[in-house]
Amino acid sequence: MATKHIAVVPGDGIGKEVTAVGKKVLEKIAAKYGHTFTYEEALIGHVAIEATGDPLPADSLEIMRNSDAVLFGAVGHPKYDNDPSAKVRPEQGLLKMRKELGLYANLRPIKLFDELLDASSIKPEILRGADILFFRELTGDVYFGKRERIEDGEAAYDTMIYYKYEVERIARKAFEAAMTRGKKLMSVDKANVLESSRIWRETVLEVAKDYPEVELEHQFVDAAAMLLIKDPRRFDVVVTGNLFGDILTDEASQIAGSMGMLASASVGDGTGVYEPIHGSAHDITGKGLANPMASVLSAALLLDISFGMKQESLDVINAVDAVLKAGFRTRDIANADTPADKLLGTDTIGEEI
Ligand code: GGG
Repeated sequence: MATKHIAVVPGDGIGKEVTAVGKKVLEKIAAKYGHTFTYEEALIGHVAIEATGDPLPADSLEIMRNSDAVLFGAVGHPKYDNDPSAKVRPEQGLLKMRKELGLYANLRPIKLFDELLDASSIKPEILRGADILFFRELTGDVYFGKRERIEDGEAAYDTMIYYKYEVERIARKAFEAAMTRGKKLMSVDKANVLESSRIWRETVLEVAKDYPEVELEHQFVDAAAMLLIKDPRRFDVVVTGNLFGDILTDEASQIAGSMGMLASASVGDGTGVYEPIHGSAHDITGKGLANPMASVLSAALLLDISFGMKQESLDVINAVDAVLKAGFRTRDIANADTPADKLLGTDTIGEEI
């Protein structure tokens, strides 16, 4: 029996609805196993800007730092879509949180539940058995390089920069994971064009010397994007930079059937942050349509990685599996054959789980 303190940071849009379900699942687990989980809410993103003018207020960061783990939702707001020059943006809160907590490794498991083979637009015979673990580097790359408007606002640049130590630490995490899985690692870069990718590849090759049992493959990001759809079973553990990882994992969500199924864990030096890979989805906010499974599966990662509660984590994954096996679906993973009484909303499928 353990006592743990969890920061709950729903953020914007559907973040609030799905995180409430993730939290309920944690409460259920605590009750089942006799753990004591305490919770403290914090603001981030657009809601934080509205309340304080700051996308990541200092007291939110303090709450996260003083917690054993963070259950996070999403950030974003459509008002910024038509105001690309806005100086203060919700996403700045997300990036600052990652940097301040030293969360350099973003684990994104692409797990396909058998029951969702037909939810993807990829053919089942190509998909069956696909199981990928992405390591997206999270505190470097073009997201954190120098950026500027120049020439009287007529041009702009973003700097894609990687330091060797940044590549080394994420590569090591990916090699370690490969050792516990199929001993296969794919490193994705654009080393035929980009200097930052050449330092990436050079460093991955150096780290590889410490893991002679792992079969290392390099792919250019364009080829990797194609192979993900053509032959997803060829992938096992993948390590890549911040931008490439952001794009490739959204693409890979189609292997799992929906963005609403993909969980993530951000780990590194400080408190681990667990969040769905999806954004705030304002088009469905407040309608009770969002799929909470990515948040629930993020809670499973939290239990496993931050609390070392393997069985509790497995219970959560099995609960999601059982609900899918029973035929329950949210709109994003339903099809024409889903009976009306099995088509559930955010809270009702949460209750089933
Ligand atoms: N839960 C993920 C989320 O809020 N995504 C919105 C976003 O701005 N993502 C950019 C990123 O993950 O780097």
